Parts: sequence; structure tokens; C-alpha cells
Amino acid sequence: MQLIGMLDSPYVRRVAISLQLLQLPFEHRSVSVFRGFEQFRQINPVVKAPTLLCDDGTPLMDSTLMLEYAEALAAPRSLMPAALPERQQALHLIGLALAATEKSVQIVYEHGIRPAEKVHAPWLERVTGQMHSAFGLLEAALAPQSPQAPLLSLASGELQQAGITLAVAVHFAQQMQPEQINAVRYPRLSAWSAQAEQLPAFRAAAHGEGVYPVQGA
Ligand SMILES: N[C@@H](CCC(=O)N[C@@H](CS)C(=O)NCC(=O)O)C(=O)O
Repeated sequence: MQLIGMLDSPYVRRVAISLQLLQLPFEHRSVSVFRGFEQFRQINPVVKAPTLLCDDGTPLMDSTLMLEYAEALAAPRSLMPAALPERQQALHLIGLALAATEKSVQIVYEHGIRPAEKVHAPWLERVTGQMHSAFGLLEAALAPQSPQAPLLSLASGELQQAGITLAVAVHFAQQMQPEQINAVRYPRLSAWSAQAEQLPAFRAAAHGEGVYPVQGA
């Protein structure tokens, strides 16, 4: 199995961390969807990161679909709760974390791709507000009395998909929008994310240009 895309993408990173925890071996190819567009197009004409090349050559797109495939491959090992009420809550948290990620990426694109004179302030304000709404709810989910807190445990053997996706979302947004997503506004998320970044699976797939397993991690 080959995971294509750079680890500065939160979507690539959530897959790289999940595959490790599901004990599914993979080769990582750090190809940029921007600088490496042509190279990426040879692998997947649609140029979406991540792309997961299955062992039979089938390319999968969309991190959530890849994780569905990975869960099926790894069964009975799983990063999702088996019981329906817990699974519902996990899906709720993952949805919030993915929405926060999407808004954070949209902010990056608005500044990084659109010419400065074409940046649309009302759109930027809208997506920034949506990102804060999602992270605000996730900050509350980490409160000690929150019924969702156990789904975000970082204890050995307890890390699940909700925790992986949220930790990757927080770290990405902190790197990209440090003035918005920081310990002053989000003390619990910040402390918890710093802890998650120390876990071996996160260090082996550190955010950035490195290739998994990231050397020196
Ligand atoms: N919903 C997708 C989002 C993936 C995504 O938007 N990836 C970005 C990189 S972070 C990308 O491929 N951008 C290039 C493009 O869309 O043309 C997922 O979960 O994999």
C-alpha cells in the first residue's frame, strides 16, 4: 500500500497515523499537489492528497474513505468504538474536527493561492468563524466532566480515530493560524495536542515535508 501526499496535509497525516495504529504497513511518497502537480497527476489524474494506492493498484481518495478501507483490512483491530452510542459520539467529534480542518485549509488557500487583491474578506470572516465554532465545541469536549472526553484519551492503547483526527486538526491550525488557534483561546486543546504530538505514531508522521517514518523523530 502506498500513501501519496505530504505530511503537511492534515488529511495525509491522519491516514499515516491511523495506518500505524491499525498495524497496516505502508510506503509513504511525499509528493506535493502544488509543486509536484505533474508527478502527482501520473499517479492520480485528479491530484488529490491523500491518495492511497491499494496493493492491486486501485487509487482511493478522501481520507475518511481510506480509513473505512483500512478499518476493513485491519479488522478486528479498530480505531472506532463498537457500541453504537459511543460510535455516534465519535462520529460527531470527527465531523467537528474535519470541519475545523476544512475551514483552516480554506484560510490557507485564501491567503496562499488567491492574489492578495482578490482575497474576499467576508468569505475569510465566514470560514474563520466556522473554524472557531468547531474548535470551541471541541474545547468543551475535552472538559474533565464531558461525556466525550474518554473518546479523546491519549493513554496507551486507548487512542481512537476521534483523538487522531482532532489532534491533527489542532496541530495543523496552530501551525497555519497561530494568531487564531493558540493556548490563550484554547487552553485544553493546546495542552492536549502537545501531548498527542509526543506519541510515537505522531512523531513518525510529523507535520511537514518529511517522509514517513520521519528521520530523527
Ligand atoms: N476531504 C478530503 C480533503 C483532501 C484535500 O482537500 N486535500 C488537499 C491537500 S490538504 C488537496 O488535495 N488539495 C489540492 C486540490 O484539492 O486540488 C480528504 O479527507 O482527504
